[in-house]
Amino acid sequence: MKTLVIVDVQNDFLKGGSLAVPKGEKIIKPINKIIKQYDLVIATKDWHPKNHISFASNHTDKKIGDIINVNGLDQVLWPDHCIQNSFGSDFPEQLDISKLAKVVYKGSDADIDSYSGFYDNANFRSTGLSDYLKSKNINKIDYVGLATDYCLKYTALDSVSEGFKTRVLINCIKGIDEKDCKLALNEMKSKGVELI
Ligand code: VGL
Ligand code: ZN
Repeated sequence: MKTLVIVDVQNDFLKGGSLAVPKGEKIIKPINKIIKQYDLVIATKDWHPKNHISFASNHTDKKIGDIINVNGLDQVLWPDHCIQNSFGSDFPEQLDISKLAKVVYKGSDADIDSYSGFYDNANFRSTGLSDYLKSKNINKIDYVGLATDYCLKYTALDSVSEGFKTRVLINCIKGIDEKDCKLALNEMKSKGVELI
């Protein structure tokens, strides 16, 4: 079954959103176009409670972009984004969601961030995505979405670790920082992700 996972294509990561990825909106049309080639389409949603640890607003004397240490892990502080059941966490109106079989929610625990669609950043709590795919005997997955240097990267790397043949469609991804995106693409490639 030809399977596509769309990572975090949500209003807050698009133009006008609180954590807009530069040119993020440019991937919507190409994604809508390729969706038709897939038998199974899944989307992840960044899905934070208001008191989420990754929001700079929840820390005194900290600002957006600062890095704090949470239980030994570096945590970048972000603007408030993708708050559960808010417009910012919705899919953009232009995205074709008619074929979505499942939405996977991540980042819903207040005290830990989750860049990957498979596991939280401590690799502790699973989202259920891996079991879901394995229960359908899927072994090969394509990925598109946002952001190349964060959630898309960590999702693709976990996909490889979970044993899936993993491809990223590079004309359907955008990232936050140009240099970090280059590093992310190199890291994905070196760890077994096929970039097409
Ligand atoms: C993301 C930063 C914070 C992403 C999510 O989807 O790449 N980035 N939360
Ligand atoms: Zn987030």
